[in-house]
Amino acid sequence: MPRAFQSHLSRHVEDLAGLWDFAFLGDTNLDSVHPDEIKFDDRMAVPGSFDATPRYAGRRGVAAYRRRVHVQEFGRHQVVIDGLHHYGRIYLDGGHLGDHLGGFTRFHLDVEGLDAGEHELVILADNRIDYGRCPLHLEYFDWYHYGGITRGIEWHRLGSLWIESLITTTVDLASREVELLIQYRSDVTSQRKVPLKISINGRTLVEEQVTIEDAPDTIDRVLELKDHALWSPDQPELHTLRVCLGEDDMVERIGIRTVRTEGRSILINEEPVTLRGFNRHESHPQFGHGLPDAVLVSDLQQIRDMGCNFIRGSHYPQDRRFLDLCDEFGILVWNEIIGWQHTAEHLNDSGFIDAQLTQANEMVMEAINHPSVIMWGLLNESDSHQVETRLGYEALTNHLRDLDPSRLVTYATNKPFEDRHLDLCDIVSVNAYPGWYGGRIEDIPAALDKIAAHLDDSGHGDKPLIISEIGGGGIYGWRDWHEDFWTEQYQAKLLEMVIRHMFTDRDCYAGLAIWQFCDLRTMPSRAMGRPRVFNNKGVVDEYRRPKLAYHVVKKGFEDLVERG
Ligand code: ADA
Repeated sequence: MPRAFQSHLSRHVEDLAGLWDFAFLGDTNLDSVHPDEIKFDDRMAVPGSFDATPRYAGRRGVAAYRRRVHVQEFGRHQVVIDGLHHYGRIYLDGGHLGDHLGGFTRFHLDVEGLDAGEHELVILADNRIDYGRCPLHLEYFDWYHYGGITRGIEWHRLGSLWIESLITTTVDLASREVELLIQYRSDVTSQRKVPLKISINGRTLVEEQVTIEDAPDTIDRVLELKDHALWSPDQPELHTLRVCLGEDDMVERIGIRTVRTEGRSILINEEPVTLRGFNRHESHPQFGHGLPDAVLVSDLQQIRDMGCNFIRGSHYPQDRRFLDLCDEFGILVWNEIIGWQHTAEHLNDSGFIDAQLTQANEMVMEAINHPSVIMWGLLNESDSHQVETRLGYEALTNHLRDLDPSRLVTYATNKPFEDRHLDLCDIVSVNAYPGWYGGRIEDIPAALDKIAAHLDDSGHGDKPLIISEIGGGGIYGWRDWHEDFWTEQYQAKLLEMVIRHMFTDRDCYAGLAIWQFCDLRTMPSRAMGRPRVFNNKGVVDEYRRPKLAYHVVKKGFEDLVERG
């Protein structure tokens, strides 16, 4: 059973999830680790986060995972890892296959000419913070960086010709035309003809012989799906695409939809949509970043129950399984490269930019066929008010547009009055915390109106404006007659004011992402501003138990939907 929808029917794929041999090697030099000398004295769940388990809670260092894989026939194979946190080193039979920088994204490593028989896979997951080696996960970020093989891992057997990826783009709504790019690779250099078959929902659309020559290469087809339903938040119709090329195949689920902006509106299939939802971290005290399917299901049940149609995946690329569920339930998604309050120093460091560009490649390639994803984000609350960061912002926003011209690009600014790079965005997204970081609840309307007025006056009034973060803390279970900061009552009243003002008093906003869906552990260095060393601004706590604010948001979004 594939872990997420993208899958294969004829390619041999083995899911390597389960209990692996485990050893925690501590604060050791990664280069001094020899896989065949590791004494594996424990067991660990994959996927999962080793440092979310009691024995390794809070530990930072090198974690070693081991399991055996059975190879049935000689040939090329791939180990495909959906998330390795957050600096990974992979060995096969003691030989170094490769390293990977950063968690939250899928990557694969090739193994050429592997003999049939038993082989040993050893994976080192290093959760230490080290800017020089991995500038993507930094200690000052406001969330706990868990470590481990967090999202799952597969073993693929390939032939001499294989499909690397399928990229689909809706090019015309009326004719339901979808462009399909089939990126393939081959071990064979001689030119030859192989069968190509493309089907949608089991019905064959294309069946032909194609000439394969010097790979890697791309086959480009335009599919006319005129009698196929569109994907939209209200009617999230999905279609199963299967491509067979030679002896290989790949299955993707796709949605026929377009997204663009027109003035202040965001248009899905040419219909304006108002985004209403949350920022959501992929975190849980018992599972770290390695959320089991059950938590994903529970999260989406609650997100839908509150009447949301939007999730900002804060602040890193989202799990394919979560995107599958958002595709099915019509939840629109902002998917972003990892980032948090970066400075000009980071943005002028080629190592930082390279790591960001690589993660952008991985994020886009992994999410490109999910109709729920409508925008790419980057550099959360970074120094976009400085001239010195312009080149970095341009490099990353241009790269995202080059990778995928079909979606919108934005970044969340917390400096709306001084921001210098908003011209690079399709949507203006503002993080603001009136009533929490400054002022009281009654100050929220004026504060938001001042931001909207400034953006109008500074020439950004011709783009959709969303409030991409706003909220306040509420400690689960803390209710008090004073109803002051950190009480559930204060948090509920704050969000009630936000929703009422944004969507009743004013109509200048294209959307809202409340900060945040669930509480989550943060880094120890933030303890003084974070009771329990948790970010407590969730409308549910870290175990997804609802606070008073949950019911206020549910009522507010339901009223919004009823008003139309
Ligand atoms: C910022 C940041 C969030 C979180 C939030 C808060 O807006 O983008 O990740 O840290 O503040 O809780 O203060």
